[in-house]
Amino acid sequence: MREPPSRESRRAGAIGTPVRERRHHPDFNMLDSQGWKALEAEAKLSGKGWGREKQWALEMGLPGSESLTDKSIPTFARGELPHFAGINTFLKAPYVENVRDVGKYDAAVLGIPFDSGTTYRPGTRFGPQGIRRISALYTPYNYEMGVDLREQMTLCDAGDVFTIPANLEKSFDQISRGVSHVFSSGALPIMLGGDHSIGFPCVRGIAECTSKRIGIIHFDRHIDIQEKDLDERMHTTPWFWATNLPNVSPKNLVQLGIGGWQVPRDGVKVARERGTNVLTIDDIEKLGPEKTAEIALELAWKDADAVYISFDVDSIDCGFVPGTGWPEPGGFLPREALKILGLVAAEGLCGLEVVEVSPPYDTSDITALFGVRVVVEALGSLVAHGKLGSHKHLIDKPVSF
Ligand SMILES: [Mn+2]
Repeated sequence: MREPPSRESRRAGAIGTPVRERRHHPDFNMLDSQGWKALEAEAKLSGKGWGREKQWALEMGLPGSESLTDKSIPTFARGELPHFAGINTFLKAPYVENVRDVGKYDAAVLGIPFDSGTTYRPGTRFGPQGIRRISALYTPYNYEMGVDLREQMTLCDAGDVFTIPANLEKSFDQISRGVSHVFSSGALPIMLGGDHSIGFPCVRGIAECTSKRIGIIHFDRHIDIQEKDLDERMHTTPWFWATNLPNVSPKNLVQLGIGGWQVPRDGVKVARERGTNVLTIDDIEKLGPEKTAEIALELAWKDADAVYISFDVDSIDCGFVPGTGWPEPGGFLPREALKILGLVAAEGLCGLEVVEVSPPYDTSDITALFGVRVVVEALGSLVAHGKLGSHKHLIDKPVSF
């Protein structure tokens, strides 16, 4: 007589189980799980960078008090620990006071405190500060990816671009100049906005340093491609101007998450005329994150040599990102967007911006925290897939000031 399946499986799990097999349930083999593999992956990471940082902290911050058992703790906080202390650069990365030194690093974060392109709620001029402050919460290590940014790459914080409040055009010139300087140095430029009007000068800064063609993957609820808004080049217009650049084709612009009741028809008309690629949240839900990323990569990279990512935090359902200029329900869930972001970054990037974090409207820093997460997720993916630095071959017209 056949025994009930439940007893069979229980017995199968009990007899002669090797210590490391960890069979808890017939449908879930721990050895094949991401959780278990990530435990194993951590063992492969070096700890040298962390050792160097602790040594440096003692030298810079003086050895700690006699009563402390842990002799690696300095008197003055230097480096990562404690997370609540210290002067906040992004992820406590070294502040490069002399921007001529940015090229010594694999990637450079630069803040773009600017909200003159905002057409409703302002406050993104405080975005870089807000993002840097809450970035103190993060370690440089990611569990699932098995990467440690401190061990596997060098990152610096170049501080903020000097923007000119209430003058879009002068600010755009300053932003392009700053971005082209970083890009020309060989460091990967990572921009902390700022409202979305910075998308145009950021892409222009990169595009002018290369004769190669650039695609753009754009996460947003808004289409952001009308020519003008309120008679100026506001944050609703970056892709009109960016796709006017000779080496940035609208055919390589992939717009993910667009939809809802805040999409200006003027922009829709331009997107249709120029033939950009728009996927709505419904499209993405139907396709799933993997297929979405595959399609986005195919379109953005078609006859292009590099891809730029523009991540507007308002692409996420506004329940998760209250601190933004034009909140809208019905967008991405955070984990969907992070998954797609990681997958598209895995093919390499020539730059990344995260925009529309407005700390005055934020609650418990959660929007700013999501902004941090966008940056580390992209960097982690680049490191994990060996693509950090893949943008350097593009630099055939470096600028020098
Ligand atoms: Mn938006």
